[in-house]
This record gives sequence, structure tokens and C-alpha cells, in this order.
Amino acid sequence: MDRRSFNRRLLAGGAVAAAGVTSLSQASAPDAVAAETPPPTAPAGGQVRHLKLYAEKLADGQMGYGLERGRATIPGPLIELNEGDTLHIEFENTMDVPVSLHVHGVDYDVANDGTRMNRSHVEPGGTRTYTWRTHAPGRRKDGTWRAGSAGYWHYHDHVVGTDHGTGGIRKGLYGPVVVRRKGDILPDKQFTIVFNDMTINNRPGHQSPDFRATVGDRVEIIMITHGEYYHTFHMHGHRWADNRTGMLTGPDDPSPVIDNKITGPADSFGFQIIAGEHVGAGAWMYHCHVQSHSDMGMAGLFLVAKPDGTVPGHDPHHPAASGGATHAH
Ligand SMILES: [Cu+2]
Repeated sequence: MDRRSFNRRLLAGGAVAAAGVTSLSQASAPDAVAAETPPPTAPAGGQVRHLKLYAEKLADGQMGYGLERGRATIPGPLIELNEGDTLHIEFENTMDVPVSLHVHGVDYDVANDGTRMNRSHVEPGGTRTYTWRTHAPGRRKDGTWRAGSAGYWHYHDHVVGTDHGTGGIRKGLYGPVVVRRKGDILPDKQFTIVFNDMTINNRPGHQSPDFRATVGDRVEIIMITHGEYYHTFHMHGHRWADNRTGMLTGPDDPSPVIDNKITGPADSFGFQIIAGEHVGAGAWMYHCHVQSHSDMGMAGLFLVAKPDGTVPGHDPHHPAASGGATHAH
């Protein structure tokens, strides 16, 4: 099943929640007809969803979140919601240290904060249900405008190492959240890129992940920053609008169009691009543009294949081309 039909099913299905979203990014490209038909859009929210999430120690000593026991990844699984949805996450700590789940951008009461301050963390072997809520934009009773929850957000541990989760984040306990507004265009493929200290997705230098798409795919990038440093996120050959969706709403949309964005710890943003639009297939770099950071290996490839599956000029055996698919670690 291609991304579009899966998304339609996922977003209509409710209880399916975000399960399986991660593996989807590796699904085959949509058929060529998709480019000529209007892209599918997000429906209205208002559903109650359920998700099981585990915090686990990985074999290499890092830590990750996962939808199934033994399947944790860095970054953790992408969690997608529509404005108005409520999500109950049954969160199990399989590790030998306390851990938590703290989210940015959505609504939660203090019992779902995921900090030690209000005892909303989870002891080793324990389970706790975290509830996240989202809302649509609207006018308050006093006439002022209330923003909706839609955006590119993220979750992370707030307990491991210190009361700020510094050790947990450093070891990989973080993941992406996308909240859509009714009518938002759905992507064909999604990739999460996290600048965490001097790594991308906690990979060692010069082993940053590569991401693969086919010319014409509507690709969604979710970009998150963690750690100690500021970075600049740059993509070759592709630009996006610096607004909520990364897409212009029309010719008069005043959002700046950019291909480089400064980002600091706990920032998150996202955007959609059409792979290879106006520039064609190829091995397009993405990287931090702080020069010493890119030199130390904060760079990967956005591999845009021709419809026949080949990436012109790209040698898959070159060491720099190693790396995995979305959300692998
Ligand atoms: Cu950097």
C-alpha cells in the first residue's frame, strides 16, 4: 500500500493511531498518477486514539522509544494527530532507570507533564498512561485569537541523568510529533532529522542517515534540535516556506522562502517539498551549515531517484553513502 492510501486509512481509522507510521517511510513510491491528482488532505480531528510506547535500552548503550518491545529506534516513532484528537499513550519503562515522556506543542495537564517535579515519570518496570490533547484554532470569549495545536512538535525524556532529561536526550530518547489541521496536504514520505549535539539522529560523525525518495514525491521533513549547540539546517536544491506547513498558501503569501534555517535546542519545524522539483534526481546533500559542524560529519544525503530507481551520479558503495532509512539508528 502506498503512502497516500495508508494515510487515508490511518487518518480515517482512529484506533490505528500512529502505529506503523515509522515503517511506512520505507514504503514504495506512489504511482505516477498521484502527481496529477490533487493530494489527499487531513480530515477533521476529534478522535480518541490509543498507542503503546516503550522506553528501552539499545544494544549499543543508547536509549530509544518504540511502538513494540525490542523495536525502539532513534529518533522514536513519528506520532501524528489531527487537531481535536486526544491520544492516550500507555507508556512502559523496560529500563533499569526512571524515565518519562514529555511533549512539546500539544495540551496536557500537569499529571501528564512527564517530570519528576509532579511525579509524572515512570519507575523501572512501571507503566503509566500519558494523555495528550489537541485543539483547533478559534476565537476566545474575549475576542482574541487562540492558535490551534497544528505544527511540527516533539517529545523527549525529562528524567534520565538529570531532572531535565539531559542524559536521556543525549542517549536518544526523543521523537517527532505532527499535528495537522483539517485540509493540510498529506505527504508521500516522511523523514525525521534530529541535530543532537554534534550528531544527526545520534549517529557517529560521517555516518549520518541518508533519505531516499523518487522525483515528484511529496516529502515531509520533520527537523528537531537537541543538545548544547545551535545549528543551521540546510538542504541542497530544495526550498521551503518559513511558516507552519513549509508551503505557500498562494501568490500573496508573505512567508519567506528559504533553504537554510537557524535552529537551537528543543526547536522543531517541518515542511513539505517535491523531491527534485525544478532540479531533478541526484544525491542532494543536507547538512548543518555551521562549517566546523559539517566538517565533523553533520551531513547526509537526500537521494532523489529517477522513476527507474537510479540516482544519477551517486555511487552507493562510497562510504559517505552508507546510512539507513528513516528512523533507523
Ligand atoms: Cu551544527
